[in-house]
Amino acid sequence: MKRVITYGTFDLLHYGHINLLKRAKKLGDYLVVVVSTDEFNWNEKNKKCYFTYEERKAMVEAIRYVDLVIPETCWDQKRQDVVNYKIDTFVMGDDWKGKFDFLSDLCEVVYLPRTPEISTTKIKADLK
Ligand code: C2G
Repeated sequence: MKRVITYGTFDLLHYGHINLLKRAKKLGDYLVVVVSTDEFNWNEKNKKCYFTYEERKAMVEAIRYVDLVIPETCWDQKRQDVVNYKIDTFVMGDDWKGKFDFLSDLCEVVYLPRTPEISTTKIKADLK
């Protein structure tokens, strides 16, 4: 049973997120998705989410590729998460390329190409 983990905000969920989760799941059998809480987003990422953590969690849980959703409350919980959830593969979009290589003593670290033409920022701008 290969266990995969990935992190994100997943606000205004779109097909770029789904593409990432689909490819992440293909790397194993069980996918843990760590969704940033509202406090973490506001304090650490300066992101004001449109949907609350509970709403974003429910939407991510509804995705067929996702097996478990847990909260992301701080930047440095990743090592503990990898250990606690017995993770084999850590996956992020390549906008994060290199940022999590420090985990490679614990698990495989994989950066997948982002879906280029879509982003929450673009959605908000287009809707304006
Ligand atoms: N993503 C993608 N293609 C897009 C947009 C996003 O592949 N067009 C990927 C990102 O690379 C990331 C995941 O989808 O791997 C979630 O994206 P965000 O919700 O923007 O997550 P982010 O704010 O980068 O938070 O500790 C890590 C952070 O929680 C990551």
